[in-house]
Amino acid sequence: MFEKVLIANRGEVALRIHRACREMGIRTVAVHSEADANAMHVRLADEAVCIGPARSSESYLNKSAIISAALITGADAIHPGFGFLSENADFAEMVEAHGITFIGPTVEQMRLMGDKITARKAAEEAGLPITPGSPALESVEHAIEWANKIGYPVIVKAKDGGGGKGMKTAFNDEEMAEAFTMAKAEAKASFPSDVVYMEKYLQHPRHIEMQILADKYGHVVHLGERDCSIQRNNQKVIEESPSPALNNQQRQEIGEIVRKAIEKIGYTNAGTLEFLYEDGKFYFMEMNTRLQVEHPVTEAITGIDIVREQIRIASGASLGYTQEDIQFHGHAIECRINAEDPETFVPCPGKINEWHAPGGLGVRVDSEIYSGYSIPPFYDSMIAKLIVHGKTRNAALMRLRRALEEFVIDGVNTTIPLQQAIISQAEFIDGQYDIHWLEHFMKSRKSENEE
Ligand code: MV4
Repeated sequence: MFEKVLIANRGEVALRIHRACREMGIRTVAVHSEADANAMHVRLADEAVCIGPARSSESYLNKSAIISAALITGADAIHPGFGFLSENADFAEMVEAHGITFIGPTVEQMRLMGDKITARKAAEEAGLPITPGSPALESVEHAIEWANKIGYPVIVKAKDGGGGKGMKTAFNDEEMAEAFTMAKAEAKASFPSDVVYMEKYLQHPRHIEMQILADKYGHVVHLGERDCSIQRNNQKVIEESPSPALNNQQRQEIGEIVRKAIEKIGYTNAGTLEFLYEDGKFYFMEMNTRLQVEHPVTEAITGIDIVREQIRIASGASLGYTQEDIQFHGHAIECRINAEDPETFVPCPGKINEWHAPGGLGVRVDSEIYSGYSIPPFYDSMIAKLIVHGKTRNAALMRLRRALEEFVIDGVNTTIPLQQAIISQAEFIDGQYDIHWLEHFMKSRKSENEE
């Protein structure tokens, strides 16, 4: 097992990783920007290294500064968390080249899944259902030809895309010409490659993702799904497991398909397969090769510490259990609490005058915040995750309502009022929502307020 792990991240996930290491008897090294010297995980870590100025590009994205920090402190592994360098194969390659273990999959697996075209191909060959799609598109004419082969509506995506950037829908030949040109231009501006391709566009899907764990000896388990359809501008707002849309048989079926596919691909460590789900069918979208923000809902219903498992797997340990050993208990819901205006989502950094997090049975709060802490304006606005667990979805919902009410965050605006409004809606209570539901709900609320 590792003796010392460097945590190449900030915020609540840095603290989350520190906690897992601590419970395993592993010493931790925090790295931080000049703006984060007072962060909780920096205080708690055994050692801390300042790696640069506030701007992420000069600190948390500074590969050589992070690797130097690991070499100087003698860390034998690096956990990248999520965001920042967590899915950067070049970084993982550099880390390994210095004799340090990257806690994640292999460089090759990261490259395979980082490219949407090769990921789709690998997924299809491994038996996963995918949306009908095209190869890389060469020209407008080529795009129109493929759109007619697939049938409208279609969606053009960048092969290196992410966060919804470089995605354009088209419902006919005329729109296709513009979608191709715009998607390509956006990809060129935002990603290493401007290569785009297309898929059949699903108009009312849910976003359902499957969590897997795989060790280096071919053992693979799935930990069920998470429904992440409650989102806005590609930012998830509420996640839950199990999905209200699936029954046990559907979960077992897709779980077994996913497990076999991961075995076939030979993927290792923790990963998430994102699917669109519409009319009872799953369509693979992409695979995330990192720990995810919403991993605690899966931890709540399975009792498995996913970060601990990531570290064990990376160190060469065997999973030590099989699919039959995994049991699902109850229902968990997570709210991502952001320091933002709840209507406009404009970030609201500033000083936290008073902080009181809810507690009690079935309540977990992952956060780095403490009373008197100042949220720096340079980074993501997520300041806490509230995760509740109950025997049934209704019990979890009642508990969530209670916990949101208990939360005291004085000094900045947060998304809590929006989340309170969402969970009191009949459609949410009935589990009747798709990926567009939140945007529609917010629009209708806004026009009501204007009347
Ligand atoms: C789609 C889709 C419909 N059909 N692909 C958005 C983020 C990116 N990872 C993929 N996305 C989508 N791909 C096909 N073939 C709809 C979306 C989409 C979406 C997906 C998941 C969660 C929220 C979303 C919001 C808008 C669009």
